[in-house]
Amino acid sequence: MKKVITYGTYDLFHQGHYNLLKRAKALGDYLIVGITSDYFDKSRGKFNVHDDLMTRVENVKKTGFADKIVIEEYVGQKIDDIQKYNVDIFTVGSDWKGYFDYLNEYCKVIYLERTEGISSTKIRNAHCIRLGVIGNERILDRFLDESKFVSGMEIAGQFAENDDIDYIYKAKKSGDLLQYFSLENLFKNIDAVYINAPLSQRSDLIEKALKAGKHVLTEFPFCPDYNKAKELLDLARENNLLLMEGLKTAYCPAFGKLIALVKSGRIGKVLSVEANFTQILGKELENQIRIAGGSMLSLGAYPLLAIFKLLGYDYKKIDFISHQENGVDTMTRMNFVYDHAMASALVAINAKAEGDLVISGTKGYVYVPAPWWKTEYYELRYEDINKNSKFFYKFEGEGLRYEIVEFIKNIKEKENLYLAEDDILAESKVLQVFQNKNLTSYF
Ligand code: C2G
Repeated sequence: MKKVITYGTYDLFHQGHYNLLKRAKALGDYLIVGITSDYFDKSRGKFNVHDDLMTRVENVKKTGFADKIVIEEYVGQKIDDIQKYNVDIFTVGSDWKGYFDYLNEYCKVIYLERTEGISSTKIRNAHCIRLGVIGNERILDRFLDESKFVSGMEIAGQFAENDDIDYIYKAKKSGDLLQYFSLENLFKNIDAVYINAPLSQRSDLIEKALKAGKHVLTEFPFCPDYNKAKELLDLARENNLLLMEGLKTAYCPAFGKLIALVKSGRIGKVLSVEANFTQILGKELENQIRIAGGSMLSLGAYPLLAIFKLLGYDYKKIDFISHQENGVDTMTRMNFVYDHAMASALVAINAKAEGDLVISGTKGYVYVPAPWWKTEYYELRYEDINKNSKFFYKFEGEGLRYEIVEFIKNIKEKENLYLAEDDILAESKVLQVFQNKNLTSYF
């Protein structure tokens, strides 16, 4: 019996997939189809797959060509599968020509002709979301780079208010974007907006976009005024629009897994969370202050995400210690007291400290080394070091692609956002309390 194996994602199952499977089956007597797991796809840079694994498996089953289906979960699995199942032929479409020649050592490799004119990416792009950009801050350069990895959307144009700020601080790559000279005209030509304007203008722009019927992805922090934040979230919900805060950590593959691991009790009851995010911005300092303000407004959202996800919103007390320069907090420590736990975070925009995350529990602790907000590695550590374990994930590029994928996916098919309304409101509340404290320097 001649055994054939082939692999794929089979997202939005189409004629190209069908033809390939049919041809693969015709190469032998028994066809094994490897279907990529969601995590494996993400780790190989394919992270806006539309259909979940079960749907993709069902679609392959329905063709009737597969005698066996396996899930592909790691690099190198092809070799293991070929040996395990005693495979004679490995085959895949001609778009991979040459790439899998190394498998010739284990079985025959055949590249089958690919069906022209159709692909999952093309189908995703057929219902393309037209995204407009409001603002022209430097983060836009990264956003544009990262958006190239996301299918199902296109950047349709930009509106940026001309202000007096020195142009060296502005995004450089917006040159190719179609420029609109009024918000109204931009709104006429798009489905959704990405707002990267300074914080002082953000809530006003969010409101205008929502009132124009546009979905909104906004830079963080969302809004440091609790009532206003609530009003905007209500407005979005009432109009069935998506309003999402672009905090990349919340949407990267490893962070949610880390939280779930802790919640499953592996370190016992969580007693303490310590999270730091510090930067020395140097020449960029003035600009960052112009865009967002001091350390709390610029960076506080990151540790707040970790603290709220791990300990919830029901803290009993919060206080802050701040170092101020010219009326701006350049370094701030925030302390939370919960009924049975505590949390502490250090943020800075003009000083450096270890940027790690430590979650301590009654059985052990989790150590996430710096930069924990680009989560890709963490360790479970115990009194008995033999029980320690290490977890590795992949964090692609600057990570903005994760939030963009989530935004586009959720416009098309509403799911629960990981950074939910409650998280955003809890964040707004803390930022508001901080601002109202009128802190004076301790130094
Ligand atoms: N395919 C095709 N014609 C198309 C599109 C896809 O013949 N128009 C083939 C691909 O060459 C592949 C299979 O259909 O053999 C599945 O394609 P994808 O779902 O895009 O999977 P892919 O990313 O190519 O994964 O480990 C993963 C595999 O190496 C291939």
